[in-house]
Amino acid sequence: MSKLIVIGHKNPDTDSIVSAIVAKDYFKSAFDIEAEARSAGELNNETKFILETFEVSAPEMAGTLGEGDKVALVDHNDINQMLDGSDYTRVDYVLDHHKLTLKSDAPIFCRIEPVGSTSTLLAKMFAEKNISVSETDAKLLIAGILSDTLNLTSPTTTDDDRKILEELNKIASLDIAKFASEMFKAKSSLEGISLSDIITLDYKNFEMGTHKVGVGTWETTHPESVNEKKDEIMGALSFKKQAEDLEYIFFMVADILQQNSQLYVVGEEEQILAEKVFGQKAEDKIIFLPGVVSRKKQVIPPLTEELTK
Ligand SMILES: [Mn+2]
Repeated sequence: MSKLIVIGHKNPDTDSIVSAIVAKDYFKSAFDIEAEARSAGELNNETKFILETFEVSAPEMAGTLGEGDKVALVDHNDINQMLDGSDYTRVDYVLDHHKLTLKSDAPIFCRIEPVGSTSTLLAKMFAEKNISVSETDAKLLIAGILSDTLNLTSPTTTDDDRKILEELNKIASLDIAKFASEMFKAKSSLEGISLSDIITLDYKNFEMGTHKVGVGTWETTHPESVNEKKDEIMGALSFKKQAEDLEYIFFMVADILQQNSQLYVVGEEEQILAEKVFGQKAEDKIIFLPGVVSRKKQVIPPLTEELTK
């Protein structure tokens, strides 16, 4: 029997994992569709912490899809972020909060809203169908919202996120401040994290006009622990830039407590571009970006604007 495989993006973050798990329950209750959550890569330390805390097992790794398997994409719709080897021909559903880049040959069920997380969108979908959310799913969705919006502080945060978080916590009864800080502590942990993990765990390639640009992010409460490895990280970035034939590669270390970022500029091209776009001078190959924590809202749009001029 073919199944509906619910899957988030490569280099999965918390939102993409928890929304796959919860969407599977949504498909069952709303449409009586048997679905299975899968993961498109290794889980990060934050997601591991969350699943352990709520005693939820991690989705199986995606592997290869079966002959007739259909796919529901959560938390992405860009082919660059899809599981390697998959394409749009199998996609029947998209639930997302990123800009639309999807192309489909046939009509599909597609819902994209400018909210802070896919978890927020899913909670809205349960509410619209008057389906109650289980306590475990409520906890998972809360984790997805807190992770993507950095506990409602990121500029990507919307009123829907605030409202939905409050509604979900009537079911989950979590101490939100305490839980968020535990999550962020787990996220900042470099335990078991290799150098290549640091640059690839939250990394995406973007097409900006005719330019191919890679941007990695590391969200942390302790930027110093990452900066200590700056030289090695720069080396690994240069290597990745060549290996993936990128024109530019950037890496941002986002301090989620102080709400700022350090943007690593590997080469001269990156430095010239970033100094122009962000209006700040690089010092020792790092550009300090006060108030910047969101790649999606504060880094990608100005870079894209400049590169598509
Ligand atoms: Mn997300």
